[in-house]
Amino acid sequence: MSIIDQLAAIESAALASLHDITTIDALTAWKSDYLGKTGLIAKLSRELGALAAADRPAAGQRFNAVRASLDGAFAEREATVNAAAQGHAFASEALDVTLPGRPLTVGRLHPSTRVLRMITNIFAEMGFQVWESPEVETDTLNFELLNIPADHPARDMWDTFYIETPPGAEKVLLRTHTSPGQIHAMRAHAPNPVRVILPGKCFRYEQVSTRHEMMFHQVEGIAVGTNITFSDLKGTLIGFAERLYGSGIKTRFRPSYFPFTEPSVELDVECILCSGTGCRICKHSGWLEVSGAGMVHPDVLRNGGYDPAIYSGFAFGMGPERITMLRHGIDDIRWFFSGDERFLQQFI
Ligand code: FA5
Repeated sequence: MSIIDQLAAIESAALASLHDITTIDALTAWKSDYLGKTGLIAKLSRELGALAAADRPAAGQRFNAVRASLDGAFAEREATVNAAAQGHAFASEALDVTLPGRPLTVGRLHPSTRVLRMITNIFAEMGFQVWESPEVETDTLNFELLNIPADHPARDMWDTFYIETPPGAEKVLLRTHTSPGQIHAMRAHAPNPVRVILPGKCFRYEQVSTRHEMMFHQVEGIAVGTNITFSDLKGTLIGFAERLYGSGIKTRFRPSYFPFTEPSVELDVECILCSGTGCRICKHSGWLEVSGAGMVHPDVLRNGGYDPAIYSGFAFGMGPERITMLRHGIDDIRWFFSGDERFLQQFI
């Protein structure tokens, strides 16, 4: 078969197969088979040199014409296939703008934040200012100035996270309670009267359990002035309990021990879940523990800058997570900071 005849055969085969092509991949393969560097047209063109000189011009022209015809047909088919692919994409990705939207998850306040705000509001109504004090403290502020020297057995009540410091430097720690705030507040006010609450995070190197977390909140309160008595402490905490749990709630003060208050007490309220008859939440005692408290120890008053012969004061410290657990019958404190939305969504 002459080269011209072979060219004609290739052209008609190429045009016929191009006609059936519907995908980009098949188009690419077709182009490489016929028009590529190693395609049929290029292969045949290498035989041009073997032709007699007189036949070459006509054959060359024919080559050019076939290549141009295939290029043109390819471009046309490519446009058709691309348009079809685009139409298909448009159809499959079409948006139904009449469908209802997906509801957004709305953020909400953490239950600890809610109770902290509730407690803060109650004390603000009673004339207490809200103060902040550092979460990282020195051993001196967290313990020593609160009447808890290094060898004091009461240190066992507060298992501590110490922060690494250079040898000989003062010991630094994550505060185990908000009580060092008492010293900060007194030193900022002395010898004027002070009446503040100090809400914030505390950290203890605790065995985590249903009632103990390593990180939790406390609300500290302190009032110092002249003629402040234990009756003021009682009146303040009973007033607080009535605002939090409703007027008429029964309260009681139990003797207790804290190195920085003397005398020291615990405030209990009647169990709100069983009305004092005894249940699982109050461990069948009928009472719920709400706050540690007491009259500020004379040494601590002195460390705060007040002369205990003239001034007196009371202090208290409570745990908002425990209060929230009791309010909502939550049986495990670990829910609070687990980040589980199923828990958090229950507090609107
Ligand atoms: C204190 O920390 C004292 N500083 C409180 C105080 C202040 C007494 C001022 C007198 C005057 P206590 O260790 O009992 O006391 O803690 C107080 C409250 O913090 C507890 O009643 C409890 O509600 C909460 N709490 C203590 N440890 C944890 C813990 N690991 N996880 C959750 N809450 C805790």
